[in-house]
Amino acid sequence: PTMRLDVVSIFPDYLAPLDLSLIGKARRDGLLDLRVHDLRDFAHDRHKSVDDTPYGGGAGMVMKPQPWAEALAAVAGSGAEGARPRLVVPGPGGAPFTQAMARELAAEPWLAFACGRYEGIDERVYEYAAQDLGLEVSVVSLGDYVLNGGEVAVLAIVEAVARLLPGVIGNAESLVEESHEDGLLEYPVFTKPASWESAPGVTRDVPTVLLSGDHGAIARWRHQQRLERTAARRPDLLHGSQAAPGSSASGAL
Ligand code: 6GU
Repeated sequence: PTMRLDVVSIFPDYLAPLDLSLIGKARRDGLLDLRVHDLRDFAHDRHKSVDDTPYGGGAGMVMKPQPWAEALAAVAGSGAEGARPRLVVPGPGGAPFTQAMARELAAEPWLAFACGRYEGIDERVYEYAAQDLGLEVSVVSLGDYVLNGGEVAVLAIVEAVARLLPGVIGNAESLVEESHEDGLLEYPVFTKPASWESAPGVTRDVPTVLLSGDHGAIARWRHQQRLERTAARRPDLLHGSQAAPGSSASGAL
């Protein structure tokens, strides 16, 4: 089953990393059908303008509705008869993008991404996409900071989604023992050598329990590390409203 992804941007070159590594391999293997589109191809004035000044005043520029409407209509109408993509619009004003949302998006057959720049896209484009094109529109944010545009967010979202698709990651077990899959951060990991000389006369040792062969003791140590690490770095996951009911985050307390 191939997942289709369309990305519309004024900087299509920003999406070049999607040719690389696991995502590039997934595309070559036919697991992902990823198409990048240049928004300027849908701007028809002499200067191919995609932005203008905001009504009501204020800083910066706003993306014009017409190029976006044409681009989204072209993408939405390019699939099988009756098929429609789910439209994902990255922006700092969106709902938080989480591992749960990555799982939800990974279950869709077709996603389209609209990368805004400047102060954002004319609000009527969202209405048009929903009402005239029949798209489910989801505005999503990576976190509480501001990026210049949606392109880097799309790189992150596509990577988070694509790695959940069957066949993209060789070892599917590595997907279950991960941060954010059960509400706790991951335990620290170590590899050889057991004693590492990081500077002359300075050795740093792997915790002895990990060399003990006592699988029960190792599991308890790792769980304790996860709790301590989550409390130190992400206390919101332990008592925030984000913890899923019945997750081991709440169950462990
Ligand atoms: Cl998804 N887009 C933009 N432009 N800025 C962001 C973001 C997304 N998430 C956090 N900041």
